[in-house]
Amino acid sequence: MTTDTIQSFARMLIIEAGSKIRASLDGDIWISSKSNVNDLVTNIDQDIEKFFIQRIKESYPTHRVMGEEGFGDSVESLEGVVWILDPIDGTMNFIHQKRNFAISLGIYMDGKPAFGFVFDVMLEELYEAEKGQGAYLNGKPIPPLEEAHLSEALVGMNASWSIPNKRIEHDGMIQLVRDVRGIRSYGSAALETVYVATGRLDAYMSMRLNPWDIAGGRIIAEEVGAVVTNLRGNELTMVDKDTFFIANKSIHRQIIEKYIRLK
Ligand code: 2AM
Ligand code: CA
Ligand code: CA
Ligand code: CA
Repeated sequence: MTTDTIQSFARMLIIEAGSKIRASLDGDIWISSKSNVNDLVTNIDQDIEKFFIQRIKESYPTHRVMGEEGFGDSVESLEGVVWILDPIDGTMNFIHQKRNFAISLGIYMDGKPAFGFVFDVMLEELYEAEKGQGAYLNGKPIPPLEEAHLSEALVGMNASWSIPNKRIEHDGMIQLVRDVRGIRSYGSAALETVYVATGRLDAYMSMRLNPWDIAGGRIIAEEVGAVVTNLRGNELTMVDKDTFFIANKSIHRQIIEKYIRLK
């Protein structure tokens, strides 16, 4: 079992899954809700997760899979090889827009990041990295991030965090909205994470993400010098739900210290 085989196997599965998702848009899609009426899931999310799990277990029976839709293993720590998968990140976009969603996959070996993938399914853009080997977009190297300045920064976040809410003091967020060049909300944590890797965004934050939302993208973004933590500036466990903050290295600490006050 060479790591090169795992990487090319994962890449092949993602391309195949992407074709299945695009084909599914011509058929019936069943939508239901999970924790609340806006927390949506479709039969395609579930089928794609099952597709990955079946193929991974056939080829690598000892590997474990942590997937959003719950068909994989219940993973409480990261020993061995763990595939952290979100079959569709941005399900609401998948349903409403039929674009702006991604397959998100991170492969961790004994807790350490090994491979990251984020596939923009409709644009057929595959963001990919092997830890320590640089990041690529459709096979082309993604250059290291250049210095960013807060006053010229584009920051990804949901509007709900700059109005009164139970998780973060919104006056700090209002000041951040005023001080940066612009705010963007794309509705896919995986895509927003790789947008920081390509400089399309300079930072992205969320009050509540699961490991599968960001397991792949953070490996890609860290390869080009982005800094990834939770919103308190601490390292992520990649096992538990947490806040999330990724930014260009030159503004990461500045944003946390000046604007972020979690409740
Ligand atoms: P999903 O589409 O896979 O559910 C949207 O702002 C981003 O947050 C998406 O990456 C989305 O992933 C994720 N997300 C949506 N609902 C969530 C929830 N209830 N808890 C955590 N993350 C969520
Ligand atoms: Ca979901
Ligand atoms: Ca997700
Ligand atoms: Ca999902």
